[in-house]
Amino acid sequence: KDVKDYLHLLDKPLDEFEAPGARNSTLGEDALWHVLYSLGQDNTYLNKRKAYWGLVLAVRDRMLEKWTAVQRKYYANDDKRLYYLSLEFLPGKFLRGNLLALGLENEAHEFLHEHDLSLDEIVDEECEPGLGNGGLGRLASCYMDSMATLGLPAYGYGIRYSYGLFRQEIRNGHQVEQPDNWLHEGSHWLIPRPHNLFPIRFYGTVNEWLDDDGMLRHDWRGGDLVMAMANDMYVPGYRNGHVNSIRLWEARPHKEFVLSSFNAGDYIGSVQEKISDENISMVLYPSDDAPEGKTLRLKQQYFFVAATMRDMVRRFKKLNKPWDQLPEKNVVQLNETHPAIAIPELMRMLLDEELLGWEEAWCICQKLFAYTNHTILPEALETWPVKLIERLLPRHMQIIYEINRRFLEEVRLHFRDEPELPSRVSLISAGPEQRVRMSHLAIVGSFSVNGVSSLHTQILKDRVFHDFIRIFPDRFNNKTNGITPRRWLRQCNVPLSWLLSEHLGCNWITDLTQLKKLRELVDDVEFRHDWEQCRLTNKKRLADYIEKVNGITVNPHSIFDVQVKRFHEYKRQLLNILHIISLYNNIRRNPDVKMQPCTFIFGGKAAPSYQMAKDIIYLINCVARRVNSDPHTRNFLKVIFLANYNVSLAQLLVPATDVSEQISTAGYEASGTGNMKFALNGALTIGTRDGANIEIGERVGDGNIYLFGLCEKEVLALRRRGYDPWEFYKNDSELREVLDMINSDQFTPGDSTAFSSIFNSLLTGGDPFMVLADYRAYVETHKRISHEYVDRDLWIKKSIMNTAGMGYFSSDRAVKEYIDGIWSLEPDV
Ligand code: BZD
Repeated sequence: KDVKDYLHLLDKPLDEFEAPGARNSTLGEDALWHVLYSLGQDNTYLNKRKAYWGLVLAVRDRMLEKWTAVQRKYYANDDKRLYYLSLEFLPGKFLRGNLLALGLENEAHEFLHEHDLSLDEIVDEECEPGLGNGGLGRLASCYMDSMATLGLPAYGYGIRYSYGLFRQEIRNGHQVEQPDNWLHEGSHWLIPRPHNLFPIRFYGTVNEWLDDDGMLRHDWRGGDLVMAMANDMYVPGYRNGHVNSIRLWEARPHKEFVLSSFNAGDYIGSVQEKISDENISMVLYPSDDAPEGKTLRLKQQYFFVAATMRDMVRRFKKLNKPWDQLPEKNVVQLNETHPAIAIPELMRMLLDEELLGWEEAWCICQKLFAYTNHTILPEALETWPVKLIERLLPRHMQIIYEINRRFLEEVRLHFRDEPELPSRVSLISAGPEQRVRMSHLAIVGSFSVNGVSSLHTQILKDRVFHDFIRIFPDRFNNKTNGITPRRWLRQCNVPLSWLLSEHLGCNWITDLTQLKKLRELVDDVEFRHDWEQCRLTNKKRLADYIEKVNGITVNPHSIFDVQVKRFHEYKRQLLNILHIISLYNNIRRNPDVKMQPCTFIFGGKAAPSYQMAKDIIYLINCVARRVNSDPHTRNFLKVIFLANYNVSLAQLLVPATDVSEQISTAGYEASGTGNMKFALNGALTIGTRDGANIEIGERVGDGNIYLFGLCEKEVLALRRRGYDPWEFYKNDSELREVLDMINSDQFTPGDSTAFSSIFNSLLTGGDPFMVLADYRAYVETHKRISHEYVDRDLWIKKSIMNTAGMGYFSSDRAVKEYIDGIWSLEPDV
């Protein structure tokens, strides 16, 4: 069927929020107008590029109208505002989502149809902004979508990186990084606001002076100034007429040229400084779960935080209210510790610029900030050398010392019999190099600290921040992550969305708990047939992509088993590939084996400096080359590595996946959100009892998820007892065979040491992520999956039960929990 014929069945009718005739021109007319008058190009004929850019501008006009009306309303209602501070946002492509939210899809289809074009080819023109590494940035974008859909007075704040996360190419099996110049053609989704400009200071000195009351005051001056310029990105709510924005700061030189050098004839020298100022927002740091201790990174953090606090204070001052009302009118959510320097920055503004007293300023801060933790990996907990902060942000270091002095005084007072406690909770770690512990700063300076799944929050309370739980018993809470059903079902899986709307009506798009009604349909044979057809359609689409991009033919009836996420040892892509090798060995040994054909698909980037992760990518590609070309196994087994995994690729993969791999070592994955996307679209999860997998299991039902392996407590216990991977090597001959192959030239003819780092890490290195300990359970679970997949009725029932149970994992639910439990905001619905 033509898409135009069924779109109206999918979504909430438009007239509920806007009469279609509210404008006197159509989307298509406006697009043509923009092609001529904004782009300066001939609009008598259109190609893909012109149609794309014309549409973008026409859609943007409509968003801007709504956005200004919404801003006016915020002021008129004197609403409390939320500031969501994040160094990363991963919105994915905009056009399709914005059309959908604004109810313009049909008009767009009609316009493109008239010009012999289709939306599918037009969206290919769009470049995806990769302004994030993975989970944390994508979560921020899901939450922005839900906040707009719930009509919340919310603002996202971050950095307008000129270069997003690197583009990944695979050459001879190795990851090669290429720059992601996502703005090379400009982006009309981003509106520069050259008048929203703030000077940001670095380095310099602190002067002291006495005010009229004889109080010691501080004044930070000198040093270097860099300008922060606003660029706004718009986030429309789903068919509610609401549009919010994400303000991304761009670094600009304070002065165009250093005039003194310029006049002295040093032209290049004078431009150099301009370049180094602009460096601040040049590139996103590509490490996920492992902060880089570079000065430039700290500069990025302070740069965006200082500009954001200025913007917040500017808006607040317009209200003419006393300072103690700042936290009544605003709340600041810190996405990880990356923006935690906001706490001393606001203190500095209140003390040094607004001349408040310490107690008053501190009380405001503690009521304003809330902190979300996303990781418990020790190497990911951010710390900065005191020496560095002292030099770069001298006043902030003084303020951090004072926060710490007062905090530790309280701790000593209340925990007199625990002399060790103060040094454990101190904001500053001792040792040869003193460092500021950003998580401690964030905890002490916030009124709320939350984890992102039940297990993760429990681990924070029991282990990572155990001391703080006793000091601030009411401060810790859990907010299990969620994903937006607009992008992760309605947009990425049109066939299934249609089926759902046909049977349940379309309210599931904003009330995902409606999906539970699917349970009544599992026994309906016709429904199950349609369900399977939807899945097959999506799998064929993915198979076409793989054929086109990788040049490999895959069987759409094979099991599509997918692991896509950043490469990290704790996520255990290794466990997956070890199993594939053993499967390969088994098929070669029994050529007549009756087994369901399998296609194993991998995707994900490794941080450029993370050698082990890169070695694992290389191993997967080498195994793929061998397996895919072996005539004995070709019909049963395919291994595919999809290069440059990003949001767009996820939207293609998620609806086509049968088996979702969520196999991190228990206790390491804070939540995971990919796990939610797959299960929502009807994939079955093979996973460890880690992060949100546990909660997914509780909601889809034990029988509809494949949980295996050691749980978090068992991992701890085994480590305490003494874990010896050699035991598993000796006792499991299949596993031994696989490991010995890796330690030979089987996959890299002529080079027997290509993977010795991997082999050594798993054995002599002690296998820190317990891959070998979970190996047998994983293999046996895969056997069960392969067996159960063949029973199509059983499998499809399980698939339906997964979608039916996933309503809880909507980011709308998560955001509502933040509203009620942390932000105390009024949604405008
Ligand atoms: O955050 C991720 C976790 O690893 C996931 O389990 C979780 O689902 C998501 C969303 O909550 N964390 C990150 O993506 N990144 C970081 O935590 C991080 C930490 C330090 C430096 C850079 C990134």
